This record gives sequence, C-alpha cells and structure tokens, in this order.
Amino acid sequence: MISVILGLQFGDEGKGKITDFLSGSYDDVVRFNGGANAGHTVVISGKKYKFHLIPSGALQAKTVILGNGMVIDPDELLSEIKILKDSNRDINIKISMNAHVVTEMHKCLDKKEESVRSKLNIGTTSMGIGPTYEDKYARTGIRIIDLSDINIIKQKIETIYKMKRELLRDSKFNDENERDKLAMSLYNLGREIIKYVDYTEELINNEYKTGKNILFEGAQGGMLDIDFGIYPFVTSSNTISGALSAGSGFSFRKVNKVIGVFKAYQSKVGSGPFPTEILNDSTLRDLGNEYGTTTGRPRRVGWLDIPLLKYTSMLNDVDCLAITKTDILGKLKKIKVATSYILNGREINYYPKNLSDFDNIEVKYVEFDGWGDLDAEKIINEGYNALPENLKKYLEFIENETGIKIGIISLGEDRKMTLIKE
Ligand code: 2SA
Ligand code: GDP
Ligand code: MG
Repeated sequence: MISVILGLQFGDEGKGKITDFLSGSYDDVVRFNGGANAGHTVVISGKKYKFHLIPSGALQAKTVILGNGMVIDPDELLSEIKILKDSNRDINIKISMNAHVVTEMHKCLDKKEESVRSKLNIGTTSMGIGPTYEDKYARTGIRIIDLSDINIIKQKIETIYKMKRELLRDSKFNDENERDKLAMSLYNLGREIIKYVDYTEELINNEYKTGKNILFEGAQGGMLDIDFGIYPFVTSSNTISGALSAGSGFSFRKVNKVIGVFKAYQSKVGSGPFPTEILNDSTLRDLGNEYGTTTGRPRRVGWLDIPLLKYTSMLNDVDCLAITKTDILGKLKKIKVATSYILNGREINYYPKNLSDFDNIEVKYVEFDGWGDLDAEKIINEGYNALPENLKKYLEFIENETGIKIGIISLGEDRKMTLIKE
C-alpha cells in the first residue's frame, strides 16, 4: 500500500497524529516538502513527541526518509536524531543528498525579509525556509551532499552573501570571518550527518519494488501551498499530494490512497485572509490549546470552511478524509460551518484569488449543536454508532458537502483515541 497524508487547511490539522497512528502498517515514512517550520505532535499514553524534520512515523515505521524536496537545518536534524536514539528507538534514518541546507544565514535573512515586507509581512516561522528555497531556485543553494566539501560550502556561502549583501549589511555575516566560521561549522555538522545520507530516490523505488508499504507525510496545509494557497501568505514549497513526486523521486501514479486531514474547526498561524476567523473570542483557542508547535505562537482560530475544504480536496484528489479535534469542537454549545461565500451580491463557487476580494466577501453559515464531552474509550470499543448523534450529523453533513467519506475520526490527542470508520 502506498499512501500520502496531507493537510487540507492552513497547517496543524493533526497530520502528525494521523501519520503516527497509521505508520504501524507501513515500512517506510517519507517527508517530501518543507523543513523545521513544520511542527508535528504525537502523543502516546500521555507522552508527547514533537517532530519538525524527522517524519512523524518514526515511532513505528522501520525506515524514515527525508526527501530531496525538504530544506534541512543540520543542527535541528541532529538534535531530533539524538532524541530518537536516547529513547532507544532503533530506526533507519535516510536523508537525500539533494535536499537543501538551511543555515544560520538563511534564518537571519528570513527575519530581514519579513522586516522589509512591511504590510505584506507573512508571519513566517523564522526558520529560514523561504530564503533556503530562494537559493535552491536561484541555483546557489547548499545541498546536503555539499556538506562533505569545505571548498564548495565556502564558495556557495560567498555567492549567497554577494546576492543578498544588502539584507545582510548590518548582520554578523557582513564579516568574512563569521562566514568562514559558518562554513566550518556546516562542514563539521556534515561529518556527523554523512552516515544518514543516501540515494533516497533509488531507495524509495527499490522499497516499492520489493513490496514494501510506504507512507508519504506532507507538511503544512493546502492553503499554504506556494501555488494554490492565499499568496503571498503561504510557505515556500508545494504542500499538495502531487508534490510528493518532485520532492522524493517516486511517481504519483503508484499512490493508492490520498488521505486528507482536517480539523473539525480551523486554525492559522501567520498573517493573511481567514474568512471564517472567530474574532475577539479566545474560547476555542483555549479549549484546543491552539499554540504553534514550533514557535509557540497563538494560532488564529475559526469555523470549518466547506468551500476551502472542497478546494483543497480537489487539489489533492483526496480519497479519504480524517477529521481531528472532534472532542474539542463538541464542547461548544453552538457550532458554525461556512457553506458559501457571497461576493458583490453573488454566490461564488471558487476560492477568491484577488486579495481585496477577501475584504468584501460575506460568509454564509449553517449552525450545529455541540455534542459535549466524548467517551473515547467507549466509542473505540463500540464503534461509529456509539458517537453522539450531534457529532454524527456534523460528520455526515461534511461528507455530503464534499462528496468524500470520512474514514478516520480523531477523538483526542492520544494515539489510541482514534476511530476507523469501516
Ligand atoms: P514559513 O516559515 O516561511 O514556512 O512561513 C510561511 C507561512 O506558513 C505558515 N506555516 C505554518 N502554519 C502553521 N503551522 C506550521 N508549523 C508550526 C506548527 C508553526 C508554529 O506546527 O505549529 O509553531 O508556529 C507552519 N509552518 C509554516 C506560517 O505561519 C506562515 O504563514
Ligand atoms: P500537524 O502540524 O498537522 O501535525 O499538527 P500539530 O501537531 O502542529 O497540531 C495539532 C495539535 O492537535 C497537536 O497538539 C496534537 O497533539 C493535537 N491533536 C491532534 N488530534 C487531536 C484530537 O483529535 N483531539 C485533540 N484534543 N487534540 C488533537
Ligand atoms: Mg503543526
């Protein structure tokens, strides 16, 4: 079985939880986009694990692979590997030679770029993601394989510095000695990383040929996609299912199942339009503990948005939906769901592209009653029919609107609080 898991909203849908839950049935789990901007949380019997670079299947799969589409911060990578080793998890970690390297200079550039964006400030995670992808596409980027050659590292740092000199003018990287120090530290980190480096595209395809089950894990969400998200309030990579091919070297034609994860409501970190945002009321944020896994930033929260969900389900060609945080949303007495948008008096059947349209759209909602606290253990034992009627109504409404079945229902943060609907 070859599957891919994607987020269908603005990230933080609970992809990490669903990836971990499913990964017991897979041999390999592969990341193909983004970097340490991702924060994927997994909870097992109350113990919390946070993954940023390492795929969230690391607690169950035999091999985890960091594909060429990723941007990798070597310091962060080594500290995540150490956490896994310290917990005695015996796992194969493989990293693509072609993945790009995030350096301290990129993190510095991320902050500088944000400061010059002014009103169009994105609210990035400051993890150096954008500047590293910029260098990749400018063909000046440092790849993982380059870390074994100090001369190449130095040359590339000088080229990046020359291209971005204006932004780096008042930073420590204006000093040649600091750039040399950076090159040397990357070279030293490279010596530790080299043992994990491999021809990952060959590896993944060979695993497929020998009948292994492979799970691809997307980072961020459909509305943060560089092409289809609400540009420019997006991340710098493609976050949809099709990206797995370019980001890992494995053909999308062989994928059997696309699993789209969405939260029962919505959250967003960073700036930009959020049509169903709940303003001036932090109840849902507090109930759902909606704070960034990577940065700790408070997340903006809002109601589930059906036009958005239909759009990202189309882009990803979703076969099966997974809903998370049903336990949180049900605590509210009244719940709203956006069903359509009105622009200039007319219902629109597309997701707006023009930023100014977001200032003028009116959102139409339908209302549901909450379903109170969930008895997860009883529901897992007895199955779908043991769900509260109001939650069933909510789920069936979403299935009817999207035309896609909900196959996984998450009832709490812990791995075991997960219901599979046959
Ligand atoms: P970047 O850093 O260049 O990728 O930021 C660009 C936009 O993408 C958003 N983004 C995210 N949104 C939600 N969650 C993300 N991961 C972390 C988490 C976020 C955190 O799991 O909680 O800890 O704050 C993530 N990564 C990128 C970002 O907010 C910008 O809007
Ligand atoms: P990801 O980036 O999509 O992997 O999501 P994050 O891990 O950043 O954020 C999702 C948060 O919701 C994490 O803290 C999860 O532990 C938590 N979570 C996932 N599913 C559920 C659920 O069904 N109920 C509750 N209460 N928490 C959940
Ligand atoms: Mg997250």
